[in-house]
Amino acid sequence: MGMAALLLVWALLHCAGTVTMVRASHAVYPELQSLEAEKVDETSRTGYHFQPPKHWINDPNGPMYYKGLYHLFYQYNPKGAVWGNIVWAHSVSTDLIDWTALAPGIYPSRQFDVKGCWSGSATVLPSGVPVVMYTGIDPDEHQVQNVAYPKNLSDPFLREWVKPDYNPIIAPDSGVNASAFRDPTTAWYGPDRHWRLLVGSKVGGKGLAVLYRSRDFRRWVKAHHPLHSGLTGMWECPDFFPVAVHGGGRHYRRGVDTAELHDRALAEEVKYVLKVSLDLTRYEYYTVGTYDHATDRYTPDAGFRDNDYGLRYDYGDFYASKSFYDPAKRRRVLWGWANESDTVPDDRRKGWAGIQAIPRKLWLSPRGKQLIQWPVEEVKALRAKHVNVSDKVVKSGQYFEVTGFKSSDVEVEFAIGDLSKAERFNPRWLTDPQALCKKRGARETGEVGPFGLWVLAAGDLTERTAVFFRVFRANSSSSSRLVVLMCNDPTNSTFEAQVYRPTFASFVNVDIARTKTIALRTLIEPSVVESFGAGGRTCILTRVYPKKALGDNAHLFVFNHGEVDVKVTRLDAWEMRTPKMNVPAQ
Ligand code: DQQ
Repeated sequence: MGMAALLLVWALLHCAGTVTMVRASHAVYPELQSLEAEKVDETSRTGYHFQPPKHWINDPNGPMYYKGLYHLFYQYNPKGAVWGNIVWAHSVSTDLIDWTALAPGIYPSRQFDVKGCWSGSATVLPSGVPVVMYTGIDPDEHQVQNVAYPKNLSDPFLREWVKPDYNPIIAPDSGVNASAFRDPTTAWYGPDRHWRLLVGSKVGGKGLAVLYRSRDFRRWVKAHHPLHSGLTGMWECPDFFPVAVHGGGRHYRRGVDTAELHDRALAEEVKYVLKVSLDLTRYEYYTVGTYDHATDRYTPDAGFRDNDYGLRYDYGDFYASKSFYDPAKRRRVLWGWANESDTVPDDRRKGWAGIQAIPRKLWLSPRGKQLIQWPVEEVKALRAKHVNVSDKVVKSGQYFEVTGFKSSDVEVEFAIGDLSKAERFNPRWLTDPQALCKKRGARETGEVGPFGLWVLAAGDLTERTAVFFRVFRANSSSSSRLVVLMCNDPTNSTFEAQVYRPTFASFVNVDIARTKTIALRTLIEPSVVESFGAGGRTCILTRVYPKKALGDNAHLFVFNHGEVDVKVTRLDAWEMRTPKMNVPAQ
C-alpha cells in the first residue's frame, strides 16, 4: 500500500469527529429556574430511559455499586424544568432497570456549597467505605471541591451524607481559574501510597485535567503538572480509567477497577482511557493510552487524535458522561446525559427536561483502536412481544413495515449485494460526517445506501426519523477502501421548525469489504432514538418529538434508497415493557 493510501486509511479511521455545536446545555433562565411544573406532559416521556417524574436533569454523578444496589446521583433542579437550584438527586436499583427515587443525597447546606452542588464522582475506599467528591459553589461563586461520607454505612440506600467541616478539601489556588474548576473524578491509589484525582479546568484556551494527590483523602496537593491538557477550551467532567487489552491474561471485555491501577502485574494488561467533555462544542472526546505512575503522565497511543476531531463515545446528544466499575458483574458501565432538542418553552410546558442514555457496558476493541459500547445485558429483560424477519431482500427504492410498538429494541443485520457499485468518496468529507449526512440525507438516493430503518414513523411516513448507512469507495493512486457512514436524519421527524434537528453522523470502523454485512441495534422510545452501529463501534443518540408517530401510531420500517439491493438477513424487534422508573421509596 502506498503512502497516500496509508494516510487515507489512517485518516478514515481516526477523523470521525466534527466540531459542530450542540445547543448549549446550561443556558441560565433566572426567571424560570424556580417555576414548579404545573403538570407533566407524558406525550414524549420515555419509559425505560432513566428520568425522574418531573423537572430538569443533567449530568450523571457518582455512580457506584454498594451492598447490592446500584446508585445513580444526577444533577437536578427540584424546582423547575430549566437548569438551576442544582442538587444531587439520588436513585437506587438492583438491576440498572427498575429505579427507586430517594430524597436528594447532596444539596446546598454549607458555605462551601451554598450556591450549588455540581458534578462529581464516587470512590469506594479499600475499606469498602464509599465517598463522594463533588464541586460546590461557594458564596463568591468560586468552584471548590468537597467530600461527603455516608452517615450510616449499614444503610445500603446511603440516604444520608455527611459533609465534614474540613471542606472544601480542594480550593482554587492563584494559578487556577476559580470559575472553571470542577467535576472531580473517581480517585485512584498509587504505588507511592498517594491517592490521586483529576479536576477539569482551563487556562486561556487550554483545557486541563488538573492532578491532585493526597495521603489521607483529606489534604490534597496539586501536582506540578496536569495529567493531561489540550487546546480545546474548558474540560468538564473528565473521566480516567483502565481498560483490559485483548490478549492480556483476562477476558478483554471485563472491566478493570480504578483501584487496580497500581497493580504492576496488571499494568501490562491494561490501557487507560481519558475522556473529557468539551464545554465549547458540548461533545465528548476520548483517547486511549498509557499512564506512567511514576511520573503521573498520560500519553495517548499513536493514532488517537488528541483534539476535538478525536473519537467520541457518541456522535449524537450525549454529554457529561461518567463511568464506574461494577464489581457485581466485573464490567465498566457508562452513563451519559441526553439533553432535550426542543425549546425552553416546550420544556416548561412538558414540565420536564433531560434523560440519561441507557447504561452501556464499555470495553476496548480487540485491536485497541477504539472503545466499544453496548446496552447493559439487563435491558433484555424488558423485551416482550417479538417480531422476526429473516432473509428478506429490499430492492432499490423499496421499503416495508415491521411493526408499530410504542417502545422497542431492534436488532437488524443488512447484507449488501454488490459493493463494487459504492459511490466515490470525496476526502474533503472526512472531517465532517455530520455535514455529509445533511448533504446526503435519507431521502437522497445513492448506490450502496442509504439503507436502514425509519423509526418513530407515522403510518403514512409523513413523520419519520431515519437511522441508516451509506457505503462509499475511497480511491487513492494505488488502492481503494470502502468507507461506511452511519447517519441519523431527523429532518422529517417533526414539522415543528424550531426543534433542533441535527443530522448526527460518523464513519464506522468496519471492514465491510470482508464482512459484506453491517449490524444495527436501535433503542426506540418516545423522544429518543439510541443507535449502536456495527456491534457498538459507533453510537448515536438523538432526541426527536413526532406529533403523529406517537403510541400505537409509532411505526417501524426498513428502507433502501440505494441502487444496490440489500438483504435483511435477520431483524428482531421487541416491544419493551416499562420498568419502575423512579417510583418514590416507601
Ligand atoms: N454540569 C455541571 C457542571 C459540569 C456541567 C453543572 C457539565 O459541574 O461541568 O450542572 O454539563
